[in-house]
Amino acid sequence: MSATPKIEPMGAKVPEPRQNDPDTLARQIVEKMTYSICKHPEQARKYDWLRAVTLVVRDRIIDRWFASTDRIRQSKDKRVYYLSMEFLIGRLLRDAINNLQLTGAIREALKRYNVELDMVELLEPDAALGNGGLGRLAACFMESMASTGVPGVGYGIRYVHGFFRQEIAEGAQVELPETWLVHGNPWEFERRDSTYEIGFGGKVLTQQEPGKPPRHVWRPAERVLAVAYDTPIVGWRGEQVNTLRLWSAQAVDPILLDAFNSGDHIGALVESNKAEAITRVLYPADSHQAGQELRLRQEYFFSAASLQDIIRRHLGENDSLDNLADKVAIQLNDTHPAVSVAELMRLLVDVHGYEWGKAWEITRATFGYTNHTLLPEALEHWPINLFERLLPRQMQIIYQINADVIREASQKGFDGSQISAISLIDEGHGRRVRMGQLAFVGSHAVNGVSALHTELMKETVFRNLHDLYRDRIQNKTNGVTPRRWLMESNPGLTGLLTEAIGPGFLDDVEKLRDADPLAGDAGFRDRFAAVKRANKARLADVISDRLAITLDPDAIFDIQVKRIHEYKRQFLNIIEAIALYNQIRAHPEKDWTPRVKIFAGKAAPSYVQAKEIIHLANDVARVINSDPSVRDLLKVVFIPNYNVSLAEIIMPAADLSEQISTAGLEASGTGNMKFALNGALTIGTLDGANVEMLEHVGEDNIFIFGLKADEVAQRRRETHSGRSIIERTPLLREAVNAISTGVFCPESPARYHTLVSSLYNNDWWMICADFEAYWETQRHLDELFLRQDEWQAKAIRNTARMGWFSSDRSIREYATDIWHAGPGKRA
Ligand code: GPW
Repeated sequence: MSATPKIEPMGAKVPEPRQNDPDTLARQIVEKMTYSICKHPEQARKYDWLRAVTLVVRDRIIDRWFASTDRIRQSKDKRVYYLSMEFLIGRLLRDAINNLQLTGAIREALKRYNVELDMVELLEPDAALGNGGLGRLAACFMESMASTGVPGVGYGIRYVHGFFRQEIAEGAQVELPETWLVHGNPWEFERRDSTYEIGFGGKVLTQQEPGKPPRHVWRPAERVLAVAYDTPIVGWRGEQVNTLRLWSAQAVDPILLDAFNSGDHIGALVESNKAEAITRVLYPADSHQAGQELRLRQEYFFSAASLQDIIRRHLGENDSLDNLADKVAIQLNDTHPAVSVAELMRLLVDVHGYEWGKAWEITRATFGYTNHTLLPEALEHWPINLFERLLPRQMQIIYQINADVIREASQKGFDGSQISAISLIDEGHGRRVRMGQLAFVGSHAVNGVSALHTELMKETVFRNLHDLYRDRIQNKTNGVTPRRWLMESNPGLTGLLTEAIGPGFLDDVEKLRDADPLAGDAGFRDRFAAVKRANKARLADVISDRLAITLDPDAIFDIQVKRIHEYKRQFLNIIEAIALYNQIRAHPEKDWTPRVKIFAGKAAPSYVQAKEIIHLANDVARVINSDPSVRDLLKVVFIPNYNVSLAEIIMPAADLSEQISTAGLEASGTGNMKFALNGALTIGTLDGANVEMLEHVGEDNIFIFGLKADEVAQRRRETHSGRSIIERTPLLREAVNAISTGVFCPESPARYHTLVSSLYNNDWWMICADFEAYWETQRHLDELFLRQDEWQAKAIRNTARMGWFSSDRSIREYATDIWHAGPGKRA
């Protein structure tokens, strides 16, 4: 056999092999339509145009993808692997076109065929492989890693059904399956050559040779295949293209032919159904531990596949795993991939023959762990018997890690209660593995996602581990990508800013600061207000189309969009709407500022209270919107099926952003950043990243109210009722009474009994405690809105001062302080 000839890929060596003028693009689009889609352009339907444009853009990405991959391989730079159960990426076409700076040329090319680029972009389904903030953060981080030149790979799960589609039927949430893959997915490439076996169950054999430590071999009872699917992630200006690698589960034997041939047609497919179930659906629980076996299978499945892939790549380029931590940084996005700590230990010790202590050193130096919540109901812990049955060897390893950690703590003089807080095993609740403790001890760096959250982490969940490992916890405040959340979603504002301060902020968003003095320029304020008004009109059109509700774009657009959760307090916002409704009716003569309260968000299907809050928002909307006595002074809207694409229309259209979580409970928030970057004023508590937003925009430009985190903790210890507050606060009392007497649901007056009793009985979320401060702040904002000059000046200062909240800044901090990778950190 002759040696393999060296074949150059088509675009890899040429930095700009393709022409990007409208003529070339137009020709190539028709070429794709003809030879890849096999349609005559005259017969093309709109989805064919989407596909043709995507393929033309994709070719340009592939050139750059090859070049990036080659460059990274040759440089031998340290790679960063971001392990996340969720990547809430949304649509990719606009992102790709924007980052390759092809928007104008493609728009022009399509015009020649009478096709609108905006129409085409809207046809793309959202990749909704995530629940909310955590998944969207992972998507912003992927884009920022590519944009800042960090050689990063994202690892996750290729769910066949992403986050459910929400419909509202008679006011209540209905969940429907989401089917983003039905028309195929032109962005992904199946990689059959990156397929790994993943085991479950079975037993552990121990081999003892004289004079040597015992050797453990795991013999799983079940095996499934993990098949890789790669999606390119294009950075700003297309300079780097990184990879998002998602795993899909398949049976080792697609069909049991013996069973089939003997007539058992269903039984023949049982194995493949069971395997494929692992990556079939995204769990819709947000900030809540799912607790089922399938979830643990998902977690182990993608962790184990990713580690095998990382190790194979490393050993292809290095002689051994000795230098793994010098070449590889693995970030655990919350505890969902935390089983990776035990799995890497297993691979190092059982498979690659490392001595335990050396393996532990490598493991800890390789992992970093990001914590995203302090809520007890969200902290993952698995029953020991389930863990042991599914992952027997990993369970043994966890016991051994735990013994080491406990020995270390005892030597340092920790007492019994401190040790039980540190222990990886919770002995109190039927014996469980605590994934937070596992991730913590297995990582060299542990970070929170805002300054306040990080401090609270040190004082609460990880108090004792923080005492044991003083230097391990650090803060990395979240950020959002300004490409998607300013340039692409708000072209009007981007154009205005480019004219006013030049295009420098496109490359370095902190340059938005240059717009700060323009807050004092009346002409600029007017133009800024005009952009906002156009964005509000665009949202009003969407609402009119979907819900047949007419909105006045000159009213305050007061918006709360996020997952529905008690701690996020949509309920407080609804109660305020009811109180305002009552006041407008009681005092029609007053000069009320017209207001539209907009809500959107999904509730976990099993979260009863959250679903009641959605129902209440819809009931209240129906009554208020059909009451002629409030005229157009107050409208309430619940927009169904909140997702990334809807957020892209909503964020630029807000005057007022609601960030009103009970203080101490929202780890960071990222919607707060998107709104403020687009010139909304924030009404919020001193919680999560709101605290740092206050520092950046200044106290005159943000509206903070309510109890602080320590006051909440104090009050929770002392008070167990909202009753006295309700009784002495007429506005609150009347609003609550209206709910409990069925004003908004005459057909079923007792509907909100539980929701209302929760206020009287314990007010756990401090809705009663914070109501008055919230109401006063809202009325102050009403007045401010009438002074448009002042309002717009504050809005401009928000945009100008939010540059720090770019995910580029977050990623640079991770790269420098945790990963020791990326530009400037060449290994
Ligand atoms: F519970 N977050 C989320 F910490 O969206 F795992 N889903 C989740 O399951 C969790 C957290 C988890 C959010 C936080 O609630 C939010 O405050 C934060 O901004 C976001 O993660 C990104 O850090």
